[in-house]
Amino acid sequence: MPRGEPFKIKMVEPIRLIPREEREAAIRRAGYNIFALRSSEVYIDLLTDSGTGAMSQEQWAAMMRGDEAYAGAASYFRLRETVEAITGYPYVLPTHQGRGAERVVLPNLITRPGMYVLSNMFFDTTRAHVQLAGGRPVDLVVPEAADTETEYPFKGNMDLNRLEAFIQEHGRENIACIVMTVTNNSAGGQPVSMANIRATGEIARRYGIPLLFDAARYAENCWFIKQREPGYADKSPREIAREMFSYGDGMMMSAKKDGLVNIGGLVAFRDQELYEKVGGLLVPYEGFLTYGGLAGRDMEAMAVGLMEALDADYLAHRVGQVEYLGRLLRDAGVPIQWPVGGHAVFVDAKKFLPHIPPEQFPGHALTIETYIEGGVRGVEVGSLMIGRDPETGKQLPSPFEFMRLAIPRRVYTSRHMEDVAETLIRVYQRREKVRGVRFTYEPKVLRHFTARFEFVD
Ligand code: P61
Repeated sequence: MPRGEPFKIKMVEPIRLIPREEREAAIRRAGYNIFALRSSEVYIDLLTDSGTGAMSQEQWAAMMRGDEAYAGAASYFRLRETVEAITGYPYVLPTHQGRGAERVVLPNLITRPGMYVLSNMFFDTTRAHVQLAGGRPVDLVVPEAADTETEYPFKGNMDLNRLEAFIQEHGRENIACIVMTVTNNSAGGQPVSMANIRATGEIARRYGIPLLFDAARYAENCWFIKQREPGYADKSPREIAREMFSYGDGMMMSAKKDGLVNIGGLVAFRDQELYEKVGGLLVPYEGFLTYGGLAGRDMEAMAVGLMEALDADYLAHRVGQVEYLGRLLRDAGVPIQWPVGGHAVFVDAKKFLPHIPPEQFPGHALTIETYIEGGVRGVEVGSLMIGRDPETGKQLPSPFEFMRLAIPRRVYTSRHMEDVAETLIRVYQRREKVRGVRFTYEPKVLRHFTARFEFVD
């Protein structure tokens, strides 16, 4: 049995499962693209865990303290103290969200076109900002990540041999920085071990390459270290976080995940030099150094949320709830990425729908059926999202065909998770009848957001 929610509910937002005929009409009208649905047409919305969490009474109370001064707001200093206490990095800049952080940091490190940026695995906006700054993103995740069935505790890890070989082959001077994404979203919300972070830090230092964290889900990563890595069971998530950040030079963060806020992002560095360079882009693109595109009240909510996300009871429930959904599905034979990641269950659509080839987007076909079956909205992470090679126009091969069910923080109860599992199990029972899809409209960039589809007969 899962633990009960470590909160009670003070404010409610009604949700409703509209009848099946209305769901069928809604998804048809949406061109079979779940991004074109209205949220009122969705019963349980697992499109993302980003910015969709519920704030606590302490966060709402803190918002009343928001100092809206243009420069030097007290709210900024409260945020800065919190971030320094967690990371040990004293140079802190707020941004409007994660991609705002990427936009102001990466061009300062990619100083020549063609420089490489190495990562365990980039999230899509980070990859895009590397490319927009003229850099070349390289994913170096361990091979275990691609096998959804192996019981490997840290599938998000950097492949250290490939990392070092790449640096030696291409030369230290051609590498702008290393980005460690914790948890590794694209590989299924999979954690990175402390040993792997420490070793990556040593390689980075040996070659004089900056190591930055993409820290969107760092608190969930700390929880996995506590649970799975020898020597960490008795340490608090906060102590683990402090050690983790000690191996790097800075971080970029979408606070919409483990900051427990609906909007906001962060940049933090150990050294003044990078902070000053990044500040030079922050002012024109995001806002002055002490607000970076946020209201004072947003920074207050973030300062409280960052600490709440490190609370052991919160994390036990949070990661436990995602695992609970994963176990319900796995026990019913539904193929999923195993072990379950920190923020989402990734359903293996390649195995679920073996009769649908990648060019007919099995992950997307499954997402459509899951919506029709139970009003549950997931999202495809696979061939559709990865898209085409911008130079050749050819479909890029995707290592996975997933439907991601991302769980918002503190929003749904475990009973909702049972509803989600029951829905998906019903689709599994009629899986041979699920059809693939093809485009009726395919936009040139970021096609998954606005494409339209029809079923292949
Ligand atoms: C998500 F379909 N993630 O997983 P921002 N780093 C990491 C992220 O996971 C991340 C960002 C940076 C989202 C939202 C999302 O095409 C999409 O605050 C590890 O969203 O700018 C975001 O942070 C960027 C979903 C973003 C998408 C872009 O659902």
